[in-house]
Amino acid sequence: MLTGELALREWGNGLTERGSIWVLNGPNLNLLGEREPGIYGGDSLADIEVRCAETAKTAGFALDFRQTNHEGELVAWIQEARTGAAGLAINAGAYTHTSVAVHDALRLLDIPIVEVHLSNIFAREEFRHKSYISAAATGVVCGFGSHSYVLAISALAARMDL
Ligand code: CA2
Repeated sequence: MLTGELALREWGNGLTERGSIWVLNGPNLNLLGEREPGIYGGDSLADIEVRCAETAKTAGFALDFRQTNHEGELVAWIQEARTGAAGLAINAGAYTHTSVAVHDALRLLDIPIVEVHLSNIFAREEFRHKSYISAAATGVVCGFGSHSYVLAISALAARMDL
């Protein structure tokens, strides 16, 4: 059977055979597309979710895509990912630069993790150069706008092929 056929086969319960990729988004990302398109691009978070769903499905995964403005909720979802996710992509928004709690939660996971950013945080203000996510992540994708998410999901799928 061709890999593509295999990847698209579903069990009939909504789950694909390779499990679920989770994409978690932090504060203010719900407002994407409304302001600062020069930094973050013109896509809304709903647009990005559609692209992520297509990418995940092509690779044979289901997608769970969420956004919260609350640090504790983000931590709770990361804990939940321990049992529900095959791989995790996270754009923690501003918590990237502040949250030891998110860092500690990510360290509890045994699955591949990709840190995602729309903008190139290293080409921006100094305070964005520090990330509490990177040390707990398998890898980092930043600077490609909404395509960063597509790259992150592709990287997770490739990692799980190893
Ligand atoms: O580049 C990224 O993806 C960021 O994670 C976005 C965060 C920022 O704090 C990080 O340094 C880099 C901010 C998201 C703010 O979202 C907005 C939504 C609509 C309009 C303006 C900003």
